[in-house]
Amino acid sequence: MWLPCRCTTKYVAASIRRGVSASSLHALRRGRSSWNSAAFMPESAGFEGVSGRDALHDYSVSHSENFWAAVARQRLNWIRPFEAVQDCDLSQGRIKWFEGGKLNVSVNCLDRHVHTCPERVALIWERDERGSEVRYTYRELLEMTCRLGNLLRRHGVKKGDCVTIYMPTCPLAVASMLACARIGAAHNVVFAGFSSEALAERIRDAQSSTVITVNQGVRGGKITELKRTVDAAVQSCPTVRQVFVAMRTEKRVEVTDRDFALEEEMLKEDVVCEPAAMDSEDVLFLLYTSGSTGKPKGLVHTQAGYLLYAALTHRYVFGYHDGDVFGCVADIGWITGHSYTVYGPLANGGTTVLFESTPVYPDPGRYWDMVERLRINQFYGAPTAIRLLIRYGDQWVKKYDRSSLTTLGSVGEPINTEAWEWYNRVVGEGRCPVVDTWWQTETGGICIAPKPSEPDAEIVPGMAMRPFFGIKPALMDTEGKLLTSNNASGALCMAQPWPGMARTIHNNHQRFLETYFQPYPGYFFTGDGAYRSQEGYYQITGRLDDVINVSGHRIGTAEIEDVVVIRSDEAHLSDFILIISVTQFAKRLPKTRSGKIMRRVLRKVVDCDLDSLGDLSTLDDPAAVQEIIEGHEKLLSK
Ligand code: 6R9
Repeated sequence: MWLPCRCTTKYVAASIRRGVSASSLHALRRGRSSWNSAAFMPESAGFEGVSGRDALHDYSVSHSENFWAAVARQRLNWIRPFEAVQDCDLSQGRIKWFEGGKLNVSVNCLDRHVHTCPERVALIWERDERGSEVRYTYRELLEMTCRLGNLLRRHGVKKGDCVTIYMPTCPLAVASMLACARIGAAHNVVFAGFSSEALAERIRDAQSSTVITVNQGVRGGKITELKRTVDAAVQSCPTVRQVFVAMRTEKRVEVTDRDFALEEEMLKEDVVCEPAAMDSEDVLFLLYTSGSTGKPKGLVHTQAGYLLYAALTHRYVFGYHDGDVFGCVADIGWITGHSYTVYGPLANGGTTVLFESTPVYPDPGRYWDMVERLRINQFYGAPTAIRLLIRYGDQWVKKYDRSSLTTLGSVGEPINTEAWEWYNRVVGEGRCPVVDTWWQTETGGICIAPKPSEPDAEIVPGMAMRPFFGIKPALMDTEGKLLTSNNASGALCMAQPWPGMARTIHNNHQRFLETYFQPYPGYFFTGDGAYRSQEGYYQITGRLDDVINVSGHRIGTAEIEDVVVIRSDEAHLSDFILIISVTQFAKRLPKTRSGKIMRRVLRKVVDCDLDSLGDLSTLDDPAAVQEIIEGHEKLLSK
C-alpha cells in the first residue's frame, strides 16, 4: 500500500482564486458563532434583513438563487465563473446548476488547501489492525492523486470514461476517486463487500474499461480475496481492458495480461498533473443503489452542485471547524462515505478518518478507542451499529476518553428512541448534540437534520427535525394532495430543487423520471414517509413500500419498531393486534451493513421461494436469514 513519502509537491494549481480568509475562519471558531452575526455564515451578511437560523432558512428557500449563488462563489474555486445559478424544472425532471461555470473538484479538495496549509493532515487511515493508523497530509494526498491521474491518463482514461473502484476504505481509494475527478473521468465505487456477480453487473452498466482494486481486503481480522472477485467479475465484462491492483497485504496474487501493479506504476509518474477544466454539469460519479427490488440504479451526480452541497452540509450540520477531526465510519462504497468521508470534509480542508474495520473488532470498544486515540470531534455512524453496541454494555464505551467529541451523527435508517438515548447519554455524556440526519443517495447530502439550529434550540430524540438550507419538504396524502397543516403524515417530497440532488439514472433517464418525478408532478418524491409534528419538525417513518395498512392506517416500520420494541406495555399495542395475529416474530431482520432491511429476501421467504433469494453478499449477518426461514416454517406448521 502506498505510504506517505515526506517529499515536496511542486505543483499547486494556478486556479486558486478565492478562499475563506484567515480572519473569517478565526471568527468562525467554536463558541464565537452566533446566529445574529455573519460570523456564522459569512455569505449571510449580504442577505438583506436576515438574522437568526429560521430567517436564514426562509431566505435560502424564498431567495434560493441568491442564496446558492453567494455560497457557490464563496466556497468553491472556479476556473470560470458560472453564468446561470440554476435551470431546473421538477415537473420535467430537469436539474442544472451553475451552468457556464468551470472548475475542478480535485483542485477544490486538494490544491487550494496545499496552497494555504500543505502539512495539515487530510486523511487518518484507521487500519483494521488497531493502533496502526497512518496520516496523510494534503500535500501527500495531492501528490498521490496526481501520480494516479497521470497513470490513468497514460493508460488512455479520458474525460467521459467511467472507472470502477472496488476497494476497501483506504487512502488509495480516496486518491483514485480524486484522480478520476482530476482528469475528468467519472468514478463508480462499488462496495467491496459485493459479490462478483453484483460487481460485474455494475461494471457492465457503467461501461467501465478500467477497474482499480486491491490484492486482498482486511476487515475485522478477516482476509477477503478482492482481486479474485474482480477476476471472476471481468469474465463477463468485455469492456474491461485494464485492472490496477494495489497491495493491501504482502500476498502476491495471480496476474493476467490486463493487470498492472498500482504502486509500481505510480512510481513512474510525475507528481504534477494538470487538472481538467470541467463544466459544472459534467458527471462526477455514478453510485449504484441496490434498491430492494429490480436492477440497481446508477445514480448520477455532477461536479459543482454536488461538491458545494456536501461541503456546506458537512460544515453546518456537524458544526465542523478548521482543525477538527471528523470521523465518519461509513464505507466509501456508500453515499455517506462519498459525501462525508471524502468530498465534504476535503472540500472544507478538513481532517477525515478512513475507518477500515468493524465496530466490534478486536472488541466492542473499537469506535471509542479510536475516538480517544485520534481525538475525533464529530463521530458519524449508523443506528444498526449503535444497537449492536448497546448489547455489549456501557463499560466498552466508558473505558475510553471521549472528551474530544462535540457532535454525534446518525444516518441510514430511523434511530429508535432507545438507541438515540444511549448514544446521547452514554457515548456523548449528555453534552454532544445527536444529529439524526435524513438523506439518500439521490439527495447527495443531508436534507433534514436537527442542526444547524439556534444554540439553545431543542433536539427531539429520534427526529431529523429541521430542513437544511435550500430544502423545502412537502408531505402528500394518499390521493396525492399536498398536506399543508402540521401534525400530519404523508409521502415525503421536496418542493424545490437543490444543488446536491442526483441528475439522472445512468442509461435510464426514463426510470429516473418515473421513480422520482412522476408520482407527484412538480415535486421530487423520496420514497419515504414522514410525520410533521405540531411544531413543524419532521420525523421519518420509513420506506413507503414497507408500509402496512392496518384498518386504513398506514403504519411504517419505524412506528412498529418503536411501539413493539419500546412501548409494548402501553395501550398503543391495541392498534397492532391485527398485524400481530399474522406476524412472525424474529430477533432480527436481514440487514445490509449500512442498516437497510433486505425486503426482497423477506418477500421471498414469505412466498416460500427460497431458491431465488438473490445476492446476499452485502448482508451484515447471513445467520439472520436462516432464523427468518426457520421462524417462517414454524409459523406455517401452526
Ligand atoms: C444516506 C443513506 C436512503 C434511505 C432513505 C431512508 C433511509 C437514511 C435516515 C433514514 C430514517 C434517517 N434513511 N437516513 N431513515 N432516518 N436519518 O442512507 O442513503 O443508502 O441511499 O439510503 O435510507 O429510507 O430513503 P441510502
